[in-house]
Amino acid sequence: MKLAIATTAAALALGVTAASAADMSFEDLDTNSDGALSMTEVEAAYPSIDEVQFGTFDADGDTTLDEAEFTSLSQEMDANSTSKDDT
Ligand SMILES: [Ca+2]
Ligand SMILES: [Ca+2]
Repeated sequence: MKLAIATTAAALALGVTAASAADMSFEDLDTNSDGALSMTEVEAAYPSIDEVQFGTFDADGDTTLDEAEFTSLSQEMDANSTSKDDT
């Protein structure tokens, strides 16, 4: 996982955080391919998320996260959690 670590470090050095917490993209998490992530789908990447956090990022209040909303969430979650690497 050296490349992933280096990539993350480079991203942090640039002040940019990619959606990298679980190495899962929006498309990966959208298991029913409806173009939005339910809380259940988000939990696959962020098991610790709760309804309050989810709601915070659900900007339009439709109870799902679109790609922009998920990007905001993933950036916040990555910033707040220690990096987990299963190597
Ligand atoms: Ca979905
Ligand atoms: Ca939404």
